[in-house]
Amino acid sequence: MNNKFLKATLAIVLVAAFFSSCKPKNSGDVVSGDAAQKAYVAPGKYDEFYNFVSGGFSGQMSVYGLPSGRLLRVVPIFSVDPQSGYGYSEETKPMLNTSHGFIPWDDQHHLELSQTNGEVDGRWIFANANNTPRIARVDLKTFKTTEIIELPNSAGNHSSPFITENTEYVVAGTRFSVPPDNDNGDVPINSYKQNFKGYLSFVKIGKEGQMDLSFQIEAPGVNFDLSHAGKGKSHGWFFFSCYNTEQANTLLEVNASQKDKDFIMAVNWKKAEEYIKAGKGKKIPAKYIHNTWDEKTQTAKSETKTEVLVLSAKELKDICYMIPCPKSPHGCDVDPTGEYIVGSGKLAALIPVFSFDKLQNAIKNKQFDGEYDGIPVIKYEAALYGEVKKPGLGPLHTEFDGKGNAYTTFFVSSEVVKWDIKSLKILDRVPVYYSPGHLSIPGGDSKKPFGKYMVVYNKITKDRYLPTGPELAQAAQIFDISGDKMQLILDFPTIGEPHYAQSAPADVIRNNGQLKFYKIEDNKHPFVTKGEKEAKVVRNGKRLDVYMTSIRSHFASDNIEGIKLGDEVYFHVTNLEQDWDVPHGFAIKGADNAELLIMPGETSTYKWVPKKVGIYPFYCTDFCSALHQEMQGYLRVSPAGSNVPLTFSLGTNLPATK
Ligand code: CUK
Ligand code: CUA
Repeated sequence: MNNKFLKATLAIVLVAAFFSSCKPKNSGDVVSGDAAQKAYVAPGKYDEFYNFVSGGFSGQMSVYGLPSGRLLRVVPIFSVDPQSGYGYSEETKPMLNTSHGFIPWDDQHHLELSQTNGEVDGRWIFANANNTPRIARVDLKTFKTTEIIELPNSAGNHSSPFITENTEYVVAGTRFSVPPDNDNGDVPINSYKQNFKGYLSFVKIGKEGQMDLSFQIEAPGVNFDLSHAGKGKSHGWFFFSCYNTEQANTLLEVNASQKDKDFIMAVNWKKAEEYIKAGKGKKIPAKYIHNTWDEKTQTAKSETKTEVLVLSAKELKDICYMIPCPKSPHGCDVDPTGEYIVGSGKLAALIPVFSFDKLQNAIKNKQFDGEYDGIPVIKYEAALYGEVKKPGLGPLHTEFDGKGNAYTTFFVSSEVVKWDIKSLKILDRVPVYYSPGHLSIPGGDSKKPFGKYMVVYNKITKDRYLPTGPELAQAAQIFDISGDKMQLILDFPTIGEPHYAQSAPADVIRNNGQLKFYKIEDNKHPFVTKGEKEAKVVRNGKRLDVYMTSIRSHFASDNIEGIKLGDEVYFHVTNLEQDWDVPHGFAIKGADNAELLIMPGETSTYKWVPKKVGIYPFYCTDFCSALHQEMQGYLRVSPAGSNVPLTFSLGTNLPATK
């Protein structure tokens, strides 16, 4: 039997184990003694932490309280959301524009809170879109998605949106290598090695959080999987795990599992910045869309960008280095000191821990093992601090508690293993239910973790909850990690499929100037209606603009006649309330739209093209007062040639017309 066949067979067996990972022993365990007490947050009391959880294929982000596991909110980011009207209102539609047009969905894997001096600062949270490559920024004063930037030359934006310690950059590495957008992409797929490239995007973050695609690095065509920035001593560096260094383009489960080691690519982004300043970047044409939300006009706009600055990793020999890492690495995590870089090979039986100091020495002393597609390869031992031996099966992700301990999830053996970073000794292991992906400790990838809780996000729940048909929920499990042993204190199902999560102390978010309502006097929306007296309907050819207000508990106007078939009607509804937590909703019978949910002081626009003659009721969808059920109105739609005059009113009956 040849070696290649053996390897392929082994890979298949391992991969099969990966996907049929079994129930851990003692899975019947009941939580111990004081667990319930530790997760108990009394009614009316606040949680200690906000927990922001990626929604995976839901495209959204969910927000929970820790340690109660209470769901506080689902924030729409990359998928339309009928509940809030996100992606349905005229104002929010541009947020989902891309160079492929309007995209109503994405797959959201990773979240990163903004940082100052390596600590979470509560200003923004960034999110990646995996399918149609984008990065979003959610403003944590409003919990609203306020910016989305598309990434050219990329496909499968997976190693994203990891962040530098002062929020200088958010990065994105392409999972699928592809021919650059501006090249002729009409090439044979098996020309992967010649024509496919891996692009890393560096998105610069401005003072107000604005994103700007500063530059890209063109790297070899492999699959970039995950990344983390250096911090402290390693600030200025980024580390990307990559697999498929075999550069296979078919049956990757076998063909991308051939080599014993793939790589972690270390990127000196400070050096890259210098090269950009020195004019070494090449401008190449690339079309991508940048969408921004304007708080003043409460409207999003889309801007088309047409070029990007690119540095070549091949030509500039001192910005990228490959560190060999066994085997098909997934997670790539940097400890709070910035010295240790942990690679988690999905198919490896150990966890390699690399030393930043050793890496620097290796570079200085040119301890290289040749090149990979023009990139220097560091000798494995030269960068290696040590290996955690026999940790478990299928390591995926590692977080840190700030007390010298690391916690790694094992997909195949369904457990979390706690180990000592310095001694590489295993300290504790607990089963989880079942097959964990990411785990998250508040601040666990920053310089200052709050090592009290750890949440593990599981892919499979099997018999954990009441069955709900063929599809079962994913799950989060909360552990108390304040003692020597990890203690399970709570588990609960999640929204979509959770991947990575981030947490911040409640006060960091709560006291960041949370907005309670929009001041009506600051509303600069072009179709705002600042008082009921200004409510009106304006006809311009076939376009009708309805300037409408809502306040407990009526709309102005609530009767409109003179709408004709063939008209396009825009309802610009301004919520006149100036109080916390009094949104009004808006919906029309038969409209091919979602509702609007309009916050106090906000104006939102609902587009309606009536298709049949008749009377159409509209109403408020959000229970806003004892007379919410009275909050309604009627629209009269007449035939195209009708001469019913355009009239609108509130509190008086319209004059009778035929
Ligand atoms: S990935 Cu999901 S378990 Cu997309 Cu960060 Cu590892
Ligand atoms: Cu307004 Cu219900």
